[in-house]
Amino acid sequence: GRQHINEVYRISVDKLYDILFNKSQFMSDFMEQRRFSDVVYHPWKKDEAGHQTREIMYTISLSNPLAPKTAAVTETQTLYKASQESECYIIDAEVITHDVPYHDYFYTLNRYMLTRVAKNKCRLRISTELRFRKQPWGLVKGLIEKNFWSGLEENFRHLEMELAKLEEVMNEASQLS
Ligand code: YK8
Repeated sequence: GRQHINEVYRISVDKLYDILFNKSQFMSDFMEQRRFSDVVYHPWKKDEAGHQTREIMYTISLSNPLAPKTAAVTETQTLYKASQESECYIIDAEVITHDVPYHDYFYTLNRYMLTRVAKNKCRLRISTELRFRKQPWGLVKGLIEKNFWSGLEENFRHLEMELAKLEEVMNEASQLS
């Protein structure tokens, strides 16, 4: 995979998990800025292996000239049972972007790892794999790869910026109290 974020934040691991994976003000602001709409969260469920999974559906707006203006997305998240409160959280998110050209050829696997560094510090790592369901013709493969990585990098650059701002605001607030 390709790594987008590998950063230590002055935020506890539980708090960052909460911000990124529960319905937080931060995530709803982020989604609004990115013009995500019609967000539907399904509840977490335990699977046979003891991991937890859930589905999130939303519509994204795209500025890629080769893609339509909007696309429906299905994101299936797995919270691995190896995760431990106050220590680490490992989440895989399989993202299917319907409606984009060649959508039946590929999907996205994003891995989020949150680990405790200290009581009020954690490391966040996010990496991505581009997975193919069927082998595309060489030119098509190149086209998918190029558009895939540019779109993803844009998204995670934005997330990294917003997280840096959040860290600032949270630490200013804690110094006042
Ligand atoms: C999630 C991966 C590919 C897709 C896009 C496909 C273009 C195809 C063009 C043809 C538009 C938020 C992306 C980036 C849309 C956004 C998806 C996001 C960022 C000509 C080949 C949505 C993480 C995520 C995963 C996959 C991303 C899509 O949290 O290029």
